[in-house]
Amino acid sequence: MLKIHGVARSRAFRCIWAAEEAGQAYEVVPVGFGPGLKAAVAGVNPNGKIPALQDGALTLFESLAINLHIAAKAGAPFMPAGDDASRVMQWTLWAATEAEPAHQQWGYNTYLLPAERRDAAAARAGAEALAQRLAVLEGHLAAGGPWLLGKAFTVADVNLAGVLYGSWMNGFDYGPFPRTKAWLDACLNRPAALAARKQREG
Ligand SMILES: N[C@@H](CCC(=O)N[C@@H](CS)C(=O)NCC(=O)O)C(=O)O
Repeated sequence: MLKIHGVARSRAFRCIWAAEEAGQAYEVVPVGFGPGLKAAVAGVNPNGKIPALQDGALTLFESLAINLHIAAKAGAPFMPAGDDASRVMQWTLWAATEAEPAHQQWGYNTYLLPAERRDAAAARAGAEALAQRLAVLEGHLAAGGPWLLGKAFTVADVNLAGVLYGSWMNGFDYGPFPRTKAWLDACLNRPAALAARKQREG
């Protein structure tokens, strides 16, 4: 049984979604935000953050790495082999290093921070940076699809859509990116995503 430490209202959402897609039994060990978070995860994540995963003797941190592990247990098509495995890594690293920093800059300054701590200029810069990345994604989806790797839905879709979920939920302007919007709609309305969203959105 996978043990996912965290709460659905954190990046643990992505891991819950991946476990649902993979059909892997899991339990959520509830660790919420607040002053006790670091102490509560001290044994499973030296970064003092959520999520963390325990799978037997294996302990992992980093939400997208956790998802790659969950997908590897399920095998193809969720975690394909060969060149497609490399494409999964490409989109996963792109999600973490290109999409997420821009997404977070926009998100913190539009809906995550208390209103008095939001910086409108930082929000605009984050939105511009995110739009640059989404233009790349839009071009990729125009050339193929319906999923990131083509015909098969893979963990790459969960990892990138999981990163973009907050902007999709919180009013980012996807108007200039209709293919990306359609792809996000399809990802986030899959039965496994809905099961995870139910835990998060209640
Ligand atoms: N890159 C990490 C980021 C983990 C992270 O920042 N988690 C947040 C919750 S979504 C957290 O634990 N924040 C509490 C803190 O930083 O004290 C991952 O993807 O797992």
